[in-house]
Amino acid sequence: MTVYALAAYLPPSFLSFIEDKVNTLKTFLEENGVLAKKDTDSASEPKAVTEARDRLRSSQQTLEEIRRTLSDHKADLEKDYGTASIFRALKDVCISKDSGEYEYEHCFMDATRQKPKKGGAAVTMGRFVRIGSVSSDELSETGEIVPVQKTSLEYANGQHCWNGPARSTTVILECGENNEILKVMEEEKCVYSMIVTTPAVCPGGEAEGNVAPRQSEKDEL
Ligand code: MAN
Repeated sequence: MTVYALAAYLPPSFLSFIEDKVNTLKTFLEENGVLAKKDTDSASEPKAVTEARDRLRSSQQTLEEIRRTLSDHKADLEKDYGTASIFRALKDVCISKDSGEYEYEHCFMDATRQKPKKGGAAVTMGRFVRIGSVSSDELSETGEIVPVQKTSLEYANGQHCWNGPARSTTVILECGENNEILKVMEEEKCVYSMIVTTPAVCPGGEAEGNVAPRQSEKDEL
């Protein structure tokens, strides 16, 4: 039996007493954001609901940012920075050199690029793939030709060469006081090599605090 059917049997004074109580309760619930106000704009919703939705949205954004940071850190941990992570300090360090028509750039553990000096878009000459090694013949102090093993940084899958392969670069590292590009060569079309000096490969390496400060840190000195 519904309340309305029951109402027919109740005295009017009792009915208006109940109606009063119901209205008071409704107003209380509306003011506290539990019930939506029917008499105002139908598109509006209780303030508490709007605020809760805003809080949810902002928490979801924060969660997304944290997830992104976490995945960046995971990728960074999986990256090969060499034995004892000697190249970690060189991450984000970029060096460049003017050579012929181009300015060449090497961003350690990231990419190599070729920027036309006359203007125009930079060409990616490879993205970091691995740490490797190359052997080259050098003249020893006693005048003998001896093979010398050098650490290299391999960059591949750069911008495609017209009628040729995707550009790639082998960066050959040599011990030096500064991070510097000494020479850039293009032995075959779109296959480049760079000779780069860095304290990171000097005897003792970075483990002995041998890495040159980054440019920005240098400027602050
Ligand atoms: C550009 C440069 C050169 C390369 C040619 C190939 O001019 O990237 O280094 O040899 O393209 O077409």
